[in-house]
Amino acid sequence: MDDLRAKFFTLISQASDEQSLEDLRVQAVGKKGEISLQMRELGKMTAEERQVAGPKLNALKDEINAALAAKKAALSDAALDERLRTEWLDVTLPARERRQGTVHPISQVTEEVTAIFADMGFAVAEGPQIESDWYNFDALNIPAEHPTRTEMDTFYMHREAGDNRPPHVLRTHTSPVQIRSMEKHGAPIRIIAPGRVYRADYDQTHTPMFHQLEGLAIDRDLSMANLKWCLEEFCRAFFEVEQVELRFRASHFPFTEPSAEVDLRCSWDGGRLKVGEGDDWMEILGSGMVHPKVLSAGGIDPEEWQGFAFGMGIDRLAMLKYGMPDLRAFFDSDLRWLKHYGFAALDCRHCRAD
Ligand code: 2U9
Repeated sequence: MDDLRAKFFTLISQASDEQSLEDLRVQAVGKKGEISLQMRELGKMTAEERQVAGPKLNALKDEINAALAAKKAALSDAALDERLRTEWLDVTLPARERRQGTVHPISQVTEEVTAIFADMGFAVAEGPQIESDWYNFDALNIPAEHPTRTEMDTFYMHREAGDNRPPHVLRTHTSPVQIRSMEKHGAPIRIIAPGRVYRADYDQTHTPMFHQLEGLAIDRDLSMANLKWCLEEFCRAFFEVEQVELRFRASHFPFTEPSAEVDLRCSWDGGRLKVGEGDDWMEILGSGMVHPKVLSAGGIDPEEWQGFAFGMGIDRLAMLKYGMPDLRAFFDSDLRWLKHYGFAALDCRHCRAD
């Protein structure tokens, strides 16, 4: 028994992992282990011999089990120490620098404006950027001789010589999206259409591609009063001020009647825009009641339904809100500009799921 004890104590002390320890357990105290074999020998002994050998064998079995348990605990402590040594984290390290990519101000402002109108129950509608002249002009009551139809203002797609069908255009506004939505869903309807539009114009305040957001609400009894509330609510939320004051100036658009350009009370003290106070007025959007002919073009009966529409330039809104002086920088892809004016992902201040 002393030999057995010495043998297993040596083997246990030499075990280097849990598996070899388990093998040793089976070899020593398992059903067919060496101690169990010795136990079986007890039957062949005399009663006196058994009285001496039995308790000794049981004590040896206990000793070996205790040694196995102690070694197992030691091995698991050593494994934990090893993990703690290798899997460490220096919490005093400075935060990782912001990654290079940022959200472009136009994407940011589109998200902000969309979230504000979504809160008022407007759904987002989208449509093609290459449009037929019917959707882009005729359906919107823009007459054949209207100046915006000239090649000075509109990009026309190519037609093969001899093909006399009217050429498609790069949409000059997002309004065709609303015509398509009216056709598809009918009235009542409440949608906004954000997206890229194209006009042949390039100077400090115009780029040949820019971004618009238009809105359309049609119901049985909507009026200019509903339009005014919506736009005030939008300005309050977008410019993040308690109070705003809007001024409606009579204007003319072919697709609305009456039409109004909308100015926002503001001040430019020290070159910084302050909304809701001061003696200046800043034009921010156009609007009006949808022209009956436009309702008819969208398949909606103007005797039964009426509605309001509005349109704004997203790029201009972005410049105003975030103080970016030059529109052309929006499209230069200058990484320094994008780093400076870009937004962190998920920084959506008007989103409920911010
Ligand atoms: C439908 C009916 C009516 C959209 C409107 C304006 C007035 C407007 C300009 C603002 C600055 C264009 O981005 S901008 O250059 N837009 O003044 N837009 S009402 O009216 C619609 C649209 C669709 C079916």
